[in-house]
Order: sequence, then structure tokens, then C-alpha cells
Amino acid sequence: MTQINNQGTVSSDQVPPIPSDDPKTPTPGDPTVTPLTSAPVLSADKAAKLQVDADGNGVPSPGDTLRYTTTIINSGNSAATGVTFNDIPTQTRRWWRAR
Ligand SMILES: [Ca+2]
Repeated sequence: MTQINNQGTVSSDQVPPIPSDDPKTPTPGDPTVTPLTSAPVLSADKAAKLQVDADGNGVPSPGDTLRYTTTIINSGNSAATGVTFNDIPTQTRRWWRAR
């Protein structure tokens, strides 16, 4: 939706219904048009979790496996199309799953 069109009428016992007018236009008796502003607002959160603690020290260290979880959110007021997420792991990372 890119705009809202609205029109009312006024009438009395003495006159027929008269349509409301958009005062911003020169056309008499036309609907009032209000343009709407909308856009998607995208964000991507990425969290890391220790998936396999190879050396058992309880913290990420060389030789362990990390799991990354990515959450992509559209908090805007319109749909986003053609959305892609691009993240190329380095040689020190192993991907388990991205969602
Ligand atoms: Ca570790």
C-alpha cells in the first residue's frame, strides 16, 4: 500500500450530498490522498556458542568447534524481497548450521 484515499459527503434536507474535497489539489470534490512511507529495516544478529570443547577447558580455544547462529529480522513496515545473507567462513571456522 502506497497511499490512502478517503472521501466523505455532507448533505442536508435542502441540498444533495456533496463530496469532500482534497484542498491540496485544484480538482473540486476529489478524494483526499495521503501518501504512505514504508520501507523494510533489516538487521542480522550473529551469536557464537562453544559446540565441541575438544580440550575440555570450558572456553573457546584452538581445536574447539564453535556454532554460529544468525537471526535476520525485518523490523520495518513493509516486506523485503531478494534478501540474502552472505558470510564466508575463514579456514579457522567450521559451519554447523545457519538459520
Ligand atoms: Ca576449549
